[in-house]
Amino acid sequence: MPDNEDTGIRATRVAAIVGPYTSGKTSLFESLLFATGGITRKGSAADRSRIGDASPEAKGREMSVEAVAATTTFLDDAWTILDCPGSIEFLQDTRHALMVADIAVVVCDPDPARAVMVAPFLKFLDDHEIPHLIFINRMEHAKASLSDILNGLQAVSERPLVMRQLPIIEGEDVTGYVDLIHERAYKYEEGKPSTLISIPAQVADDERDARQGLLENLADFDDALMEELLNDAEPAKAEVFTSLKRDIAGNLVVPVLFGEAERDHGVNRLWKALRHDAPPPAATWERRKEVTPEGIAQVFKTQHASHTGRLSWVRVWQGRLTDQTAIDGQKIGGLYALQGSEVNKVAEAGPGAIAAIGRLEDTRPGDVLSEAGRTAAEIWPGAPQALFALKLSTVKAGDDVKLSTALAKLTADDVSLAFGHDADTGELLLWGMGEVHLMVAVDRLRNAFNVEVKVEKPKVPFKETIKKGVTERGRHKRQTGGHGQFGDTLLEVKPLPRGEGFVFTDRIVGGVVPKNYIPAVEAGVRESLAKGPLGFPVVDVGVTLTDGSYHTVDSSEMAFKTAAGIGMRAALPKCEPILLEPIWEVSVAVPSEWTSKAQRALSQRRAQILGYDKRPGWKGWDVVKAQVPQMEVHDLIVELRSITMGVGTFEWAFDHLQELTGRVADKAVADAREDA
Ligand SMILES: Nc1nc2c(ncn2[C@@H]2O[C@H](COP(=O)(O)OP(=O)(O)OP(=O)(O)O)[C@@H](O)[C@H]2O)c(=O)[nH]1
Ligand SMILES: [Mg+2]
Repeated sequence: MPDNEDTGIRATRVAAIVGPYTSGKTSLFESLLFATGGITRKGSAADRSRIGDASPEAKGREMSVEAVAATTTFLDDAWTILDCPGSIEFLQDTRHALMVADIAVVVCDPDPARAVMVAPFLKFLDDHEIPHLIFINRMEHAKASLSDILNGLQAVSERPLVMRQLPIIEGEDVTGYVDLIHERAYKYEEGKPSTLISIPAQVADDERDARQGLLENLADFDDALMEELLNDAEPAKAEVFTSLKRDIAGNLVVPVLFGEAERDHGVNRLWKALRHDAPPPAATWERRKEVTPEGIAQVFKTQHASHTGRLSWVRVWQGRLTDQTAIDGQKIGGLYALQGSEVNKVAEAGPGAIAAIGRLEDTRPGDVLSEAGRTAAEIWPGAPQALFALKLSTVKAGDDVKLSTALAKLTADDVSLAFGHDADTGELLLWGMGEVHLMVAVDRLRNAFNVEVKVEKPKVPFKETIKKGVTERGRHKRQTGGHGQFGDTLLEVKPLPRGEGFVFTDRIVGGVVPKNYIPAVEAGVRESLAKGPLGFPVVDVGVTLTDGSYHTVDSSEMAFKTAAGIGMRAALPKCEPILLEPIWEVSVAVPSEWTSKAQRALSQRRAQILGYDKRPGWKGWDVVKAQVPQMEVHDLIVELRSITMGVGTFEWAFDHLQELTGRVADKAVADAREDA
């Protein structure tokens, strides 16, 4: 991709703002746009006027629920900034936005105790080798020193963090900063750019130490710089900048800046860091080349907007898109620039640009578009396992088809959402990453698709089985005048080991039940097992047809089916029926400081803890393995997140069915009766 350094064509640069929820990303987004005149007035979270969280779903919750893009110009570069949601529940959009960004700005709080919240973001950036820097927001409210904050963050970062600035603190307030490469001090000014001041005496020593630390970190990856440091030579500024830039591009170091988005402190410094240190789009394209075949643009988000229809958000990797471009032989249905919630028609989108293409059906995040067609990218982050489900039903009769059409569109736009009918309970379930995630989806069904739905807790797919066997006769006889009905079966019903399901055996000798009626007997038995005496499907039962009799005229398949059903309905209540509940094997991942809390939470959910271990690839995290009743997993994620500042998570798989007695079982049976 051409960029300003080699061809004079300026490629649009892209930065994604990510980080934990409420760390101030949208505030920083507004502040960055405001600083460059990209917006003329900063909205505030309080009056809900921000371009960042303009959708009705975001406004109502005062949180970001999807990625938002806006373009501005800083000096001679066009920049698109992607403001990403921080909540772990909306991470899918964030992940996809990061895949097309030249650099990520990780916004976090100045609190070492909250550093752990940054871990999932840094891990993703490190795993995908995405260059990034950290912006510590709300610096004025820091309760800890910058070095303590940095140590906290370093504990959750694989890459070395390098301090880029030092705060100047007067009384309780941070009044400015010292730039550790330029060795210049600046004083923050309200509503104006910071002014240059001389380095205050009280920070001079710290400044020298911090600068030395920065240089040593860079020298670890730069032999020439190391040589100079060993010889006590003062490295040239240009050399330090080159070294830093190269290390950021290679994702070898992570520079740390700070400020306060609310008062625009540190925002110009951040702009300069982006301008000088962020890799050019051509480097991003190089980095992504091994995973993206030749193509013009790559899709990273799809969206349904009521006035434009389906939009595919893309980054143009090479060449340019025009509204006349054909993809896969089809002329595209309009090209748009994105500015917050505004979608504006444009004639073309040049190299590096983020744009939205109208009416391309079936695009998926990661798809690389070319005139010849589209290809899926291999390493694109796929859908995570859903962790929370709700039952959906329509409020208005006759809305069912509308609902499934809307759900199909919604789940195509957000791959971390899924829907389908539960195989056991038949309920329509919506699956996602958490309660807020699903409630936002429900809001979208109403706002964008005009379907009103009701949500409920899903039913647990209980089953039942029997504890002992019995032999029962099932006889059906109706022989009053005309053609009668006659079937007679002797059924031996017995429990089978767990997991065996249902086995039917025919042990008829001498044709006392004619061969052609035997399948009907089996069908009658099966039908009776669909709902046992407790109200649930009966499993792990063996039924043997041992004897019976027939009538040459009155017997029929129907009569034998009915007879077997009568026999089974009489037999099952005598077999000590018992409830079975599904047990899932769950692997809970949490930072190790909360491992014992997580274990306690699991125990309170009737879990059997199998043990715990280090979480592979995650410094300072554990995985607790446990077998947990499915019923107790329903809102497990809600509790885990509340214990772990939002970062705890789990994986699950159905494991087995287990007998359930006592109060919980009695309630399940009573509930089933009520529903029947
Ligand atoms: N005092 C102070 N408050 C801030 C600062 N930055 C953001 N806030 C406030 O913190 C709250 C959350 O800010 P947002 O910018 O919405 O946070 P966010 O990171 O975008 O949150 P999500 O997108 O929901 O993850 C808002 O009420 C902001 O006004 C800051 O620098 N100082
Ligand atoms: Mg936000």
